[in-house]
Amino acid sequence: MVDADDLRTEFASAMSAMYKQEVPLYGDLIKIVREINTATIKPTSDTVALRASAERLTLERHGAIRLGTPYELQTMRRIFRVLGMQPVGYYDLSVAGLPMHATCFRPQTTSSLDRNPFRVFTTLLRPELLASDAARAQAMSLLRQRRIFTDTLLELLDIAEAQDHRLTKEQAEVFIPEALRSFSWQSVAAATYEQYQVLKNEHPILADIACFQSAHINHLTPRTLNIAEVQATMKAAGMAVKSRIEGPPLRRCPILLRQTSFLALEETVNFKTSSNPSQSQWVRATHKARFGEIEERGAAVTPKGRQLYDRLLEESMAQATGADPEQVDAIMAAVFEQYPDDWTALRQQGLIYCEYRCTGPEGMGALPQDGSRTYSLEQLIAEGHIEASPITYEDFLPFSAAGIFQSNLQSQAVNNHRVLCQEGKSDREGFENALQERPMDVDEWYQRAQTQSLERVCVALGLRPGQLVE
Ligand code: OOG
Ligand code: NI
Repeated sequence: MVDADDLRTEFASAMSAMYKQEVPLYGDLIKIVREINTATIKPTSDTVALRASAERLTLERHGAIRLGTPYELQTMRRIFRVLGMQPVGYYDLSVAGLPMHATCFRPQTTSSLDRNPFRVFTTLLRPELLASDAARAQAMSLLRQRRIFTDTLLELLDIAEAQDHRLTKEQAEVFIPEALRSFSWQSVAAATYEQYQVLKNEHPILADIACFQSAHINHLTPRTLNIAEVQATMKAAGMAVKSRIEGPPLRRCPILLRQTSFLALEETVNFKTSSNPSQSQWVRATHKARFGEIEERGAAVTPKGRQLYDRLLEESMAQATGADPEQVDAIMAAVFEQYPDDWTALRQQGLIYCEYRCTGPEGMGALPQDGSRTYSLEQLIAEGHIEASPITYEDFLPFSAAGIFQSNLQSQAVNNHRVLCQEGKSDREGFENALQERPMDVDEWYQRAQTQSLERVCVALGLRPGQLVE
């Protein structure tokens, strides 16, 4: 049986090769990121903890797909499961006026993340939020009819599930191209040109979700160690780069996630003129969906750290109404001065998650063993027995995601004033029903990683649980 981590690496690299062919600009972006990452790998004490291994960094990508129905979501869940990726987190995009919600499929263990942290941000349409009945009916009718998975793929999923979600080498060789098809660009649309126009007029994202024969991957994002420099290099290379970087402003101690993108490209699509085969002709038109993105990852924050981030982001946005991109950046930088920017302060104030480690073999038995006393974590860190390093944020940010969505939609000449989405509220339960699984809670995941690291420290230092206190 093929190891899921190996299969994921093979699948992600096949997808990267496919996307490079489909969107050549992505290949240029990868080159820029690689050059800058190589030049940046001179660890400074502040950032060393967040540097992934060079090997992980070269492989690291996230992508995104937009699905139309619970069936499509469930089948994607089955595909990702074979690749060792499971749903983590719930993202409500209706906060930004998009009738969609999402999860991220990614590996859930630290060792699998280290092997290859491939993630796919996966959104599902919420038709009930569409303002137009006619557009909803049209979209649903198209989605009911389309088939984005091949029969061979569905058979292999059944086989994998009977083998504990694994495949033999021969089965994997068929699985990869068959699964890749569902993510590929199909230049023949599932919708007629007229149907496409109706949906696109309502909102381009709706046309993108419902009119095609695949769940085409809409971007594939490499991770950079210096997003500002990559962005400047992209601009210098003549790419149409989004006006500002989403996420927290530039800091000494990076937190969460900073992202920016180059705008969607115009691609040729062939549409039928009629759904009646005997009357149909072909019409050649274009569609914009696929773009490029880069990201820089920082420390995962605790719920307290996230609250502070959300509050400062909201405060910045309230001050930034009508401001141009540079002014927005300046406002963000000023408002975020309230966010501590020192690893020790961030940790001591409970704003970030950390992984704790003994400083070396001399940590073993280094303490005066006294079974009756407790030891303070801070004290042991101060004395150099334990070191703390921030845990990398492996997930996404809903407002940044919405910003990435929006920046690509604005580049399209459409009626942006139409009300697409009714006043949204999140529907986690509806998403879980559609997925037929409850995504892992994001905070639980980091909390567990932190707790487990403390348990290992206790074992190494010969302490009983409970002897080490925060
Ligand atoms: C997904 C956009 C969200 C991110 O990195 O936040 C995303 C989409 O456009 O389908 O990928
Ligand atoms: Ni993205």
